[in-house]
Amino acid sequence: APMSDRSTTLQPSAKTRTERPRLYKVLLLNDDFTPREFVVAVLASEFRMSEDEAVRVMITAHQQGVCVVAVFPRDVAETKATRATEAGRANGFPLRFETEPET
Ligand code: TYC
Repeated sequence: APMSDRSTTLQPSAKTRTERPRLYKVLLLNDDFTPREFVVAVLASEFRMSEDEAVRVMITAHQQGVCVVAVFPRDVAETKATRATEAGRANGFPLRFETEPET
């Protein structure tokens, strides 16, 4: 019989350690059109933030241009950023969320 896959697959050396998957920041970008209350509502609904937390994040993005909303594994970060951006688009607002890998 042919050699099994197992016997042809290189195994990690004894010292190999499993690394944690990289985390990605979800960033909220400021714009001149989206109402403040709408930004707060999206943060609360898509990221399960309290009203007070959401207001702080919205104000930081408003004043600094961008604010980190949260960090997640890549697929979760991308899904949440897409959903939150689409919530703005569905209401005619240019609200944008982006993702960026942590160092
Ligand atoms: N700058 C917007 C306004 O003045 C409010 C806003 C805040 C929009 C934060 C986006 O990420 C944002 N209506």
